[in-house]
Amino acid sequence: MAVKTFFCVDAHTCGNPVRLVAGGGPVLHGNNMSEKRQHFLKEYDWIRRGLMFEPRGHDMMSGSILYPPHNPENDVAVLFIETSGCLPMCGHGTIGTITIAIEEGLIKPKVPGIVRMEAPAGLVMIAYKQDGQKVTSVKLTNVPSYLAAENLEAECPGLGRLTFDVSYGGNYYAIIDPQKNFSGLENYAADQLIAWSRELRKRINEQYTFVHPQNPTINSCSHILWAGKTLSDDATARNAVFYGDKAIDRSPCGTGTSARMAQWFAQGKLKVGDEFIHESIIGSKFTGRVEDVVDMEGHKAIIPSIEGWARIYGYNTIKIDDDDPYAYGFQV
Ligand code: PYC
Repeated sequence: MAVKTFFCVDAHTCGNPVRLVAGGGPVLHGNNMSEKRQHFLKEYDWIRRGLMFEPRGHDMMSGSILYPPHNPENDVAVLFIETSGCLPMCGHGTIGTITIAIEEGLIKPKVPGIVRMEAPAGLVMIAYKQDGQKVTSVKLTNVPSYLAAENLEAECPGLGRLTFDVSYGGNYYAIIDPQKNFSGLENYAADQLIAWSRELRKRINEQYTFVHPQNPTINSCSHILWAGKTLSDDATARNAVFYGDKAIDRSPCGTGTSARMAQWFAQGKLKVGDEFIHESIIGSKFTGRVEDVVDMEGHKAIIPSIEGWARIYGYNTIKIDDDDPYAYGFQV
């Protein structure tokens, strides 16, 4: 019988959970976080399942584990763990992770106020603000984001034929704008969007292939972004982002916002310097901005920034005991 103990700090970013594993994470091998992510998935995925799924987690649970950086110029490296797997990049996860890491003294940035963070998807630069001990905002400058495909079509059981674009912002997103067979996210229950998303994502990945031009381990359309009317006047757009098998992001989704900005930029609706305020299903907001444009293997990509906040709500010492029939979690 083996019992493994994990020391976690629990927080939420604009409503979506972030469980940072501050102690008990495994030693991983690899020259960068992308390689370490592969090692984790091969040998330690039980940790993710045990900490993210019920009974220790829930459908939306999301978290991270800190590692020393591979390049000494950087401050930290991060593995994202989620109900969906280990995402190459997670925006709300970054905002929560950095808030916890700074407030709890888990990292000591070389330059106060700036964190250079290695994610599996690449280097992410972070600027954070503090009021005393409290981190009041985290702004991340994300990996290059680009519009991968336009005007694709797939059949969604229950809705009918949908037209969508696929855009990359650290993960690939199918973006469903209001159209004949979909009148906008505000007109449907979250459970209904989840059921449609699961089937639609399966069909999209059966019909189409998406491979990151520089990292072939990022190779599927993992998320669905449903768009709709904003709740407040100062928001640019609103989304309900589906991830995992049963989750709608409660935050405005950092990689989803990056993907959305890349789509709007490519379609001439945003330019460098423009702000983009994205609203979540619960009305929380991220402020996005198109910081720059770069060439990525022939794709015109934007460098988006995303700013948001997070709050720590607890400390959680979690046991995974082999003797527990639900040691490695379950989903209903
Ligand atoms: O904020 O990038 C994000 C994210 C991905 C999945 C859930 N949140």
